Amino acid sequence: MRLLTAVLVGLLATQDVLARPSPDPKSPWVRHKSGRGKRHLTAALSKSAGIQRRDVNETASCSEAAATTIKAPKTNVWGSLTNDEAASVVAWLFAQEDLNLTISDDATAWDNSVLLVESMVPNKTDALGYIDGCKAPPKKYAHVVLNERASEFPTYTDILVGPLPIDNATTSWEPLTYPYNKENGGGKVRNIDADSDDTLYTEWLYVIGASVADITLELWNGTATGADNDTLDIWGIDPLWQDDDRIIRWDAFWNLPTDDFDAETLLPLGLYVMSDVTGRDPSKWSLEGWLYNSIFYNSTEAFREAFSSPGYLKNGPNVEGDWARTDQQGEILPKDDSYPPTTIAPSGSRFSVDPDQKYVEWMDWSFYIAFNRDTGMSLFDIRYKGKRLIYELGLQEALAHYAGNDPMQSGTSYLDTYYGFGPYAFELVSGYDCPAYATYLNTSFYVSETVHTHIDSICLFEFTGDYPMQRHSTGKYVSVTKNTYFVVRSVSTVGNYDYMFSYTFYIDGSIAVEVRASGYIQSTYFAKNEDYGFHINDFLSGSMHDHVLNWKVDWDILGTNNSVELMSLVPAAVEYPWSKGKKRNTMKLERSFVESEDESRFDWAANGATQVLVVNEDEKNEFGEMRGYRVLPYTGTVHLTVKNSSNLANAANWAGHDIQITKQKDTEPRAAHPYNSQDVNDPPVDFDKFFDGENLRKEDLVMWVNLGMHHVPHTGDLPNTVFTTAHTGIQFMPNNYFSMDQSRQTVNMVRIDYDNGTTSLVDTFGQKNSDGSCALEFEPAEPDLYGYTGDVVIRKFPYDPNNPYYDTESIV
Ligand SMILES: [Cu+2]
Repeated sequence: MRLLTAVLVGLLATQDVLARPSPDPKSPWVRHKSGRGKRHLTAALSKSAGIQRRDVNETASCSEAAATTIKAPKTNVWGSLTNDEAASVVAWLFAQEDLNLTISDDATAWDNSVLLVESMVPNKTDALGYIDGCKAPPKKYAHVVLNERASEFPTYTDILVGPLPIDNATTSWEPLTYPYNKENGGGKVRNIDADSDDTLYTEWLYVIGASVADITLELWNGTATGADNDTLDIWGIDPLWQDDDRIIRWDAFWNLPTDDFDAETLLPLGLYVMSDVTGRDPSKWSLEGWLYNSIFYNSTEAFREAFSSPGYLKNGPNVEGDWARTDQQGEILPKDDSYPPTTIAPSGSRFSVDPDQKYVEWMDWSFYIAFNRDTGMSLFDIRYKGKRLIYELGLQEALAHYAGNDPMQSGTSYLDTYYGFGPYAFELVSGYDCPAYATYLNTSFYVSETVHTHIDSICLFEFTGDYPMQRHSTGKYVSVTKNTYFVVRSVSTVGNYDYMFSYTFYIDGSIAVEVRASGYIQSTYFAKNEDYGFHINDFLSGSMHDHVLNWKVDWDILGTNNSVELMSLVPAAVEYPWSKGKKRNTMKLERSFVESEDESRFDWAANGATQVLVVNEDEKNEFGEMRGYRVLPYTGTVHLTVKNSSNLANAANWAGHDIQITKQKDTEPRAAHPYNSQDVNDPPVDFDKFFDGENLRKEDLVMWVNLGMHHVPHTGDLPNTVFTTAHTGIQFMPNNYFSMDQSRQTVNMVRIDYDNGTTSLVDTFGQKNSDGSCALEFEPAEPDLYGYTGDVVIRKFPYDPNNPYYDTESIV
């Protein structure tokens, strides 16, 4: 153990910009020499974490009007550790001799190091007394993950350190076990990647690459040997195969891009090698075989012999070209070099933020933002008109399950929280990722005894949709309401893929959760993959895969005693007192409750026939209906196609259904664990174990919903998948929760009365009366509403073209 407290604290303060999260990103860019992808976090990082680049409440230009600063009503108990807290925890950890820790920069594959220090999310039962009552905030603890590699049997180890602030008399550590359900796990899960940083490459994969250099030179004029002039790369499946107590890898050969574009996942070469890498001694690892053109060879010698035989089929390489580059190409579109329409916030921002507590208020909405390494941004205590609807709303895990004729694609089922959404929630691009007038928040994550800050990585903004919230016309008047909504957004680029997460709040009381995906697909070699994808480039197949992303929605509808009602539209043949003895073929409603966890895992019904309603049975509205919220698929909700995945075993049992409901338990805070991939048969969190028959009527309920996409990449995914259609979402809407639509409260509506070609009234209900709009020329952005006339009629018989008149006829 090397104990250097002062150095640690210093590292935390200076924020080493070259340190990187661990585990490594799945995209291999980190390993390559150019430094490309090692995001140069700029000198801005040397400022203290949490600094606001755009000070809230500054006197801003119209395009940069930040939110009003407010003070949150309560401390954000889900918030991050302060820099001082994190530093004190790290220093304390290094003082615990029993942990035998080595500073990350000095740690070898046979040392113990600290992977993560972040705040422990408090138990809901502890937090409610504070946020809803007058109890003190729950005691603060740090969640620490140790990478314990000083052993033949390395583990990732979750521990709890606290209470904070650190006090040598009272602070202690203990294994973190209660949120996990692995039998006798003790907070530990084996680490089957312990040697993947160095040994795997220097003593195994590059040695294998060198052993077939003659073949790779002949096929692709390149080598993968670890040399600086390599033009090939080797990497493979995730998770590793874990059957029969063996750890098996399949690795594929890839061409490297020839420039800075991150195109490597588009450059597979169709050669695969299988290894048994059980244990930590590379001398005991074994090469199990090769696959080329769907022919398996059980040794390098057998492969070389076949390769050297006359007439052996040798396919061509995938090589980077403009098809894999994202810069503008092709003829410029008509008038595309002039300005497209843009949006502005002429009165500045109309919302308020406590940037320290990450607390937000907009219109009748309020919530707190939390951020962690595994899942990035999540929202807590979401209230509408002062009443909490949702205690916690956040991503749990994202799965990308591939399939293919080859073992690389067949063996790939990324569980992305292993890499983490937090460390890759990069700075957003103003005017592109979010409107130019958005307000930004920073996020921080721990890595190698430092805290890194992604500047401007969460954006908050209002936007007025291109369709109104409401409208109605008659021949006498028209009424229309603007659809101005509020968005919280972050983007995480986990390796090759970019996930854009948007939470949208509307003035009718509804919420949308959306994910869009872009970035580079992981593709595969085209040979014999017809049943698994389209042939999309020279030797390229767009490898089919399912994206399934799980969200936790911890409902609190007018308290914590909630139920889920299912209301189905069913065809019916009904004889009525008035139907003269005949049955009428019609439809009706059937209602039932989800009674227990024995019946609480299901999919969206065909034809959208079943409404899923979260209700409070004891809180009825004035008409006797249960007040509640409806959960409805917005676009593209899916679950995993694969049944009993050979790759995943029990590691992603949350992915099999669209909707799953459990009773809220402090011992079941999250559907997954970042290291479920390390022991897929007996993972730290097996979601199936949540379902143990608990009653779900009038209980504190958690709904686990899956969003996703069945993605069969086509030529339009080159060079990058596009956000337009790689889009999935879910909505929550008030269902008998209020007596009427709440959007009537906005003044951003108009009623225009007109008759006979004359507009007699344009009522804008007092909108735009407040001061504070910045100097801006509204013409022609602001239309003249007195120009609204209704239909023009020209009499055709007798024909009278010179006397048009105004007459608008409606059904009522
Ligand atoms: Cu995809």
